[in-house]
Parts: sequence; C-alpha cells; structure tokens
Amino acid sequence: MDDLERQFEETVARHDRIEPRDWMPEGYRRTLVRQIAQHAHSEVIGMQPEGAWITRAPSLRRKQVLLAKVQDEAGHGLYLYSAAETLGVTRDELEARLMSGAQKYSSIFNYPTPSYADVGTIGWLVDGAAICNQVPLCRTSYGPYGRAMVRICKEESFHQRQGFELLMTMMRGTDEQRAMVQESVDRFWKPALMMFGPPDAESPNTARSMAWGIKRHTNDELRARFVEMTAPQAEALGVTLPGNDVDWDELKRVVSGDGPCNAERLAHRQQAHDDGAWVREAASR
Ligand code: FAQ
Repeated sequence: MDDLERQFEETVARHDRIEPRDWMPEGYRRTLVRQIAQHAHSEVIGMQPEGAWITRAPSLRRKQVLLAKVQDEAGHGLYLYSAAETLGVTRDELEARLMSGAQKYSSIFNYPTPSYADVGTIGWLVDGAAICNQVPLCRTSYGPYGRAMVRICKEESFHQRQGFELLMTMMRGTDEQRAMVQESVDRFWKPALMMFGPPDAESPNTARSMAWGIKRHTNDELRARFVEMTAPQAEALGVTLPGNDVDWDELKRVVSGDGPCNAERLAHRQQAHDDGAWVREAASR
C-alpha cells in the first residue's frame, strides 16, 4: 500500500471526508458516480409521476404545494449532478448513460399514478423511504455528496409531511376518499419497500460501499427502520399497510426495464431533453 492509499484508508476509517482533489481508488470513484448519478436521475425522472397531477390538483393551494415540491425535485437533481461532476464526468455523459439504459433510476418511479391520492402517498411513503435511506448519507465519506444530502434531506422531510397532511385531509373526508387512500397505499407499499434495494444477501455492492464509508447501513437495516417508522403513522392515518413480503423478481424486472411505466418515463425524459436544446445552445454562447 503506498502513502496515498494509506492516507485514503485512514481518512475513511476516521469517518472524515474525501474531497474531489484527494487521491481515491478507481473503484471508489466508479461506485460514487454510479450511486450519485442513479440518485440524480431518480430525482429528475421522479418529477413525472406527481407532475402529472399539477394541472388537475383540486385547489389552488394544492396546486401551489405540488408545483413547489416538483420544483424541489429538479433542484435535488441539480445538486446531485453537480456532486457527480466533481468526480470527472460531465452532465452530458450522465444524461447519455441514462438514456442508453447504462445507468438506472429508482424502480419506484416506474409505477403509475392513476389516483390523486397517489400524490399524498408518494409524499408520505416515497419521500419517507427516501429520508430513511438518505439521512445516513449526510455522513457519507465523499464530501460533495454528503453536503448535497444535508439540504436534500431537509426538503424531503417537508415533502413527507405535506404528503401525510394531504392523506389525513382525505381520511377525514368521505368514504370514497378514504377508499382512494387505502387503494393507493395498497399499490405503493411494496414498491416503496423495494426502494432500499435487494435483500442484503443479494446485494453485490453493500459490503464494499460500507467499507468505503459510502453507505452507512445495509439495505435490510434501512428497510426495517422504515417499516418501524411508518407503522404508527399508518395507525394515526387509519390505513392498513399490506404485508412486508416482497416479490424480489418484480424488483429485478422493473430495474431491467420491464416495469409498468419504464418506456413512458424515458420517452418523456427524451422529449423534455430535446425540447430544452435551444436553452443549452443559448447558454453555451
Ligand atoms: N431501483 O448492490 P445493491 C428520490 C440496483 S429517492 C433501481 O444493493 P447499492 C426522492 C443498484 O443500483 C430514490 N435500481 O446496490 C424522491 C445496483 O445496480 P448496479 C433515489 C436499484 O447501490 C421522492 C443493483 O441494483 N434514492 O428519488 C434499486 O449498494 C419522491 C444491486 O443493488 C437513491 O438513489 C432500486 N430500488 O444500493 C424524488 C439513494 N435497488 O448499478 C421524487 C441513494 C437496487 O450495480 C419523488 N442510493 N438497485 O447494476 C442508494 O442508497 C443505493 O444506491 C441503493 C442500492 C440502496 C438504492
């Protein structure tokens, strides 16, 4: 082990930060680009399922809140792309890898949002899962990623509360509204559990990422923490959570491109990218 490598290992062991100009193993750099890019793509593609309800929100207040939330997600994508760029990749390269399927985004955004209750359920469960997964990432070993996560987590907490508040309002409404909430929770619960990744025994990256201080907990630990955090909230809302037995083949199928909305999400993203060509051109002059 040479001096640079020893210095890297010692910094990680002290739970100190690695910064962009520090020496780092190529595998560490590659893992970070993969994880940060996947996270950035998730934020940007993740604007679509809720974004579909902006024009149909039931009141001006609900529309304002939803618009602000979806804009926050765009902002999260920008912080994360910027963090990834400090590792020597460009935004254009990352965009190309997303569109070619070489890089993925979270499986959860390949599910449809046919009901307005889904807006609340995404805030409550999807942002709730994101918080459980991401709060420990504020202490990740790579400085720019950890600092981006601090701000993102503050906004995700607000997103989670707005989702819970929306669902609570519907639960205090009519029988029909209560049924809409339960039906939405029934569809989103297991996909939300899948956001934490495959079970530890089938997770090829966890051990290495934990040794490097990129991840601070295993997938199953974080999933269990989410279930524990959510159960009393479900009780307060008056909804029943379906069981926790997940079909892991479904996660594999959805990640490899065969989910209910994969093609639609990528086509929409491509269209938005093409529509923005004039902005990129003007900005580069
Ligand atoms: N979907 O060995 P592991 C949000 C892939 S929150 C798709 O366990 P790792 C906020 C994994 O990448 C959502 N792919 O991998 C929001 C790996 O792929 P590869 C985004 C998945 O990295 C809310 C392979 O399977 N959050 O956007 C999934 O150690 C509302 C093997 O898995 C983050 O990205 C999945 N569910 O652990 C926005 C958080 N699970 O490249 C809008 C940061 C696994 O080796 C609205 N990321 N894979 O073929 C992480 O914490 C980790 O990357 C995990 C996966 C935990 C996701």
